[in-house]
Amino acid sequence: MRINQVISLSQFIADQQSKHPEATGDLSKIFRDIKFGAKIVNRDVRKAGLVDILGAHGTVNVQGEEVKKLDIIANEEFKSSLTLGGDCCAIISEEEEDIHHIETTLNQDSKYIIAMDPLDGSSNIDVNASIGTIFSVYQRISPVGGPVTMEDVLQKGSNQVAAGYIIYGSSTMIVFTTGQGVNAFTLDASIGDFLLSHPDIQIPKDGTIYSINDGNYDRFDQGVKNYLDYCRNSKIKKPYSARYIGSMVSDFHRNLLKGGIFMYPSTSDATEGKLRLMFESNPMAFVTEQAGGKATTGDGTRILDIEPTEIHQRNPVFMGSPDMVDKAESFIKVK
Ligand code: P6P
Repeated sequence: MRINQVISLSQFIADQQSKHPEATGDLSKIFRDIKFGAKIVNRDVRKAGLVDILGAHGTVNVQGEEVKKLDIIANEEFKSSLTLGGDCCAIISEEEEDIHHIETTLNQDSKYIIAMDPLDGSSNIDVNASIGTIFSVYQRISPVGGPVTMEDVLQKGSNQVAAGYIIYGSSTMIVFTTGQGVNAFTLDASIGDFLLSHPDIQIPKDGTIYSINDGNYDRFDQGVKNYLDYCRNSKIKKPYSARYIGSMVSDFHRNLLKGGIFMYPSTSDATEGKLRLMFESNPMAFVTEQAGGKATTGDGTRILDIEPTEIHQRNPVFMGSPDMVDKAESFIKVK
């Protein structure tokens, strides 16, 4: 009988590492650094309404989107934590155009690369709606110690060593996978640590929640419109509910726990969709599949199989309960 039934994130990672005798402990240290960055950003998010870090920073990011100050702070905090931790050799970020090489002495023999969206859903920051951080962990392909190459950072999602997200909502949680299922840890601010709150998450096989920006309806392909018309039909056996916060981490997390489908299809004016493969689609697809769900581009293409060609490339997204993704695809494939 454990004296303390509660398992901290650090203990969980240590337990996972002990199951792999070949493990060097470097990935555990990456999680240490992500956890630290999450606590710092959580502090800043929680006080954002009180300190002048809200509002547009006045610049636009590589996506051409107005950048809120908290985006920049979060990007810098995670970069700092991963650099000081000494186990990350490069970072690609939604907030940076190119590879951020980490060439300090401490990091030069590191083998891990991080892809991150440091603060996703930033349009929700100044209206106090929940937002999140999304991250992926890859092992470099080129020799350790040498310069990190584009081939190192542009890897298929199926190469991810770990992936997950932090949701800054009514509570702050880290949800992640290392390929051994999905577990969620909730921050207990009174002790300053993340505690296992949702072990071995499995997404319901089917569901009645659909998440999409309905304002794009007229710009969707006919197959997507036909699926949405089906979802809106209150006469079907189990009527659906539309739920959309406009923050992927929040919409995704709700559907992961309750069942549902999250969609960001291509439109007539955004033929690749909006969401970024490296920073949003791949990490969330890894979590989805590890929780028993499905993540495709709507035409049967598995997101984790997409061969990246650009750091900021986008792709259509349909992910969530497998029966709902199949249903959506059945409408999309019938033109
Ligand atoms: P729209 C936030 O900007 C984001 O990248 C995701 O978090 C979110 O799901 C999506 O864009 C919302 O986009 O076009 O519906 O506002």
